[in-house]
Amino acid sequence: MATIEAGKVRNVGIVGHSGAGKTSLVEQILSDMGVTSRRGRVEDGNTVSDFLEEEVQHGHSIQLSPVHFEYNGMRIHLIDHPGYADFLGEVAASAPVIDAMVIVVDASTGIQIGTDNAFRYAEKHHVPRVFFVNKLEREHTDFHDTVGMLRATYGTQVAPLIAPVGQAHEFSGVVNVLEAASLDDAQETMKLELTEAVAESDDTLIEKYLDAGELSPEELRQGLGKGIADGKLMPVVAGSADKDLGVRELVELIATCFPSPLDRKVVAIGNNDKPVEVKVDPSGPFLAQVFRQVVDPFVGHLTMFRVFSGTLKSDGEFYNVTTRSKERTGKILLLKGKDNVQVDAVGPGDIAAVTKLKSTHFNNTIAAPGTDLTLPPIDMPTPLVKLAIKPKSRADEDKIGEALNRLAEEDPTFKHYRDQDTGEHVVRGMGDLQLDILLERMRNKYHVEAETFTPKVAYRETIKAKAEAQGKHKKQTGGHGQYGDVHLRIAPNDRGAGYEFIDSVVGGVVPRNYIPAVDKGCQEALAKGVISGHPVVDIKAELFYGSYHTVDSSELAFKIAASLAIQKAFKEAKPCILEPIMEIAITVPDEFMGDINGDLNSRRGRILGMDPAGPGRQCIRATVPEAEVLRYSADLRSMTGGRGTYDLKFSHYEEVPEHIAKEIVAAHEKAREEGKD
Ligand SMILES: Nc1nc2c(ncn2[C@@H]2O[C@H](COP(=O)(O)OP(=O)(O)O)[C@@H](O)[C@H]2O)c(=O)[nH]1
Ligand SMILES: [Mg+2]
Repeated sequence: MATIEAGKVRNVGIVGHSGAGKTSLVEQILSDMGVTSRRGRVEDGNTVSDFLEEEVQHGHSIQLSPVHFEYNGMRIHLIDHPGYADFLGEVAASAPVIDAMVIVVDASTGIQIGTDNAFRYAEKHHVPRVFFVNKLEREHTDFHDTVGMLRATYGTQVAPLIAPVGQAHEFSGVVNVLEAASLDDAQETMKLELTEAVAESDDTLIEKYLDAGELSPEELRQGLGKGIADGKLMPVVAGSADKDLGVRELVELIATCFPSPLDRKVVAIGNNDKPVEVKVDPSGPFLAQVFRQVVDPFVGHLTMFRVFSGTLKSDGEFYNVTTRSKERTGKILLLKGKDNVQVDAVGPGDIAAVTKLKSTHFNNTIAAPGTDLTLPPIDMPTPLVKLAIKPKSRADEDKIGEALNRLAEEDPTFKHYRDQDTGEHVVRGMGDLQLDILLERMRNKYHVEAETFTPKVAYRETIKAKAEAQGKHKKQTGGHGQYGDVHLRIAPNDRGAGYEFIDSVVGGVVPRNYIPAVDKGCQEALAKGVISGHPVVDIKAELFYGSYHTVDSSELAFKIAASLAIQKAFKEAKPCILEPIMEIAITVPDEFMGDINGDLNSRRGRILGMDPAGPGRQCIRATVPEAEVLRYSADLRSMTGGRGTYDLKFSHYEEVPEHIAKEIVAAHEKAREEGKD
């Protein structure tokens, strides 16, 4: 297959709430276009874009999935996306590399959180968009109502273009309100709404429209394409993926009115972070961005990218600008679920994959050798939900690190690491559903099983007063005895200053060569914690007196003496427990403000402020102990029906209230008695 003229390439993201019918729509398009001989069904687990084992099992998409087809001499790439908020990272990863979005709306439910999320990503990346109102053959659906809702929420730039003929079970066809010869009253109203929206999207058109009271068919047609490309017009298509209605019209709209890769302004980052506008040209230097890596047990690594300029040929090599290394281009594939198609070359606008790359990863810029431009990095949401994870068996233990690395390569919103403070292996993601499915994938794909737990909080111990104590280690056992004797003074250190050791011994009462052992003995005791099993921080320890024995003293004896002294002093110095305090920013629709504030109070939160966050939404900023928000993702979802989002970052450590400190100490003592600690 030869490359295609850049002006004839389209690439379009299919987005929207889970269950709206995105995967079914893609399936119907592929069937209408003759790509598949039989239309698959989500229920039967045989669609082109939901081909992963877990997608088939769960009956919904979990990964972005590009497919392509030819239409009237054009090449159209579609990227199907999951709709659940847990998989929003998939939309984040592809939004910067697609040229337009089709937001699928379920006519029987109207606007949902997934609709809003998709819309926000489109806006953030200035991606032109149209709406596809799906399931219009269902009872109690009404295209006019759904469009009204969309216009009320997203503005009058939203206007109906493809209108239904008949409603609900009588829905039998569609008409293009700009092109149909005769329209009924409802369709005439839609045509008027659309004409006004087209006029308003362009200064010259609005003047003409105000003067003449109408626009010519030619002006409308051109204005439509320009309005969509500028993001100032969002036409609505009525349809049903099940009944194959509005589907061909959508494809025709994509082909004739959606922007081509040549319309895209590509700005890369040059030397000294200077923005450089890149000319989109198939014969210019190759420039592309990696937005996904798939590790396939059979095919190996599959690296997906979007070409912004130039052409990549399969028999050459390319330069990875991000890692500054050259790689050989393996096979180039155009994607289509399980059935990818090998090609010799790809050009601007193409979404494609290369196989068997070793050192090219998500977010790398790949380019012609000699290029010194990088594409702006894809900004991913921060994974806020964390779980502690433990391999089930010895065999699992050996393989888990590698398996988790592979999963993280594929999904940039998934992280895993060993927590320095708690010693636990922690996984992080966007939500419980995503983490559950990733662990399921780990089991299916890498045969590694693991259990998960609520992660421990990284408490710390410190003191609030000064104290001093003696520690003496003396043993007389036959031949050589052991003797060490130290006197320590301890005092609180500044928050964050850590541990400090002061040697103020005079007259050699503790010989020089034993002093490092005293320091070490203190540090080891503090690292284990004195009252609750959590490490001690922000403390000064001063060695000011002691005694020794010429024969029996040793480094070990002084280490033990120091450990005894510091633990004794610690208990006298008003010990307390510190906990991590997080800064949280919660964005919710206005009506949830009261509930969220009240809930934060019950979690020992402290409100810092509230700011408007777009129409009808507020952002609440607060500090809250980490221990109180370990399950916040799920809690916020149930409080707001999925309409809230939040951001969380570590702020500082603070003293735990006494009653909670007591619980922590008691739990530690119980664990110690049971031999678990
Ligand atoms: N009645 C009806 N059901 C549909 C239509 N399109 C999709 N569905 C069903 O809606 C459910 C979700 O569809 P799916 O394509 O997985 O939605 P996605 O999550 O947006 O990809 C499935 O049961 C589909 O069969 C439609 O046009 N009409
Ligand atoms: Mg789907």
